[in-house]
Amino acid sequence: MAYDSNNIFARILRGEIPSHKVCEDQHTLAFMDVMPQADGHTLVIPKAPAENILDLPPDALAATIVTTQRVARAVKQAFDAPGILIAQLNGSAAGQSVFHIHFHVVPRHEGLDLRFHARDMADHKLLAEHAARVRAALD
Ligand code: DGP
Repeated sequence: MAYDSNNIFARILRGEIPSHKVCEDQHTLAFMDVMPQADGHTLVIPKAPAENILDLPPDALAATIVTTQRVARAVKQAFDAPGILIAQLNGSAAGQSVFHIHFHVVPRHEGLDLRFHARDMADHKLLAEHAARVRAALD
């Protein structure tokens, strides 16, 4: 399938729709997931247009995983999380619903189940507060 440049994350990258940003550099952007599976659920994307990990050039993939590690450290600290889940889905058969490659960074706590994937919208004020917490914890 060809990359659809009107997918929601491409539109976020172009600033056409808002997001609660955590960090941005030349190659990557991180922002809060609007349907978080846990408080602090953050997404990391490359700026390069690629649908999934199979299509992303190695340099862009390297930049994205480095940002993912940086964000994961910040999310862990900001949400006092003993565990961090990092997930990356490729193709609708794998559960991918937005076709611009992204890494999910999700804080995990013992005994706290994940909420459903891509289902319930979070309150925007809360997402803004969570983004600020993660930003404050970035190195
Ligand atoms: P996946 O199913 O792996 O493609 O995950 C897509 C994620 O994107 C899912 O957790 C929900 C989230 N999401 C969907 N639409 C938006 C949006 O408009 N803004 C943000 N920030 N996240 C979105």
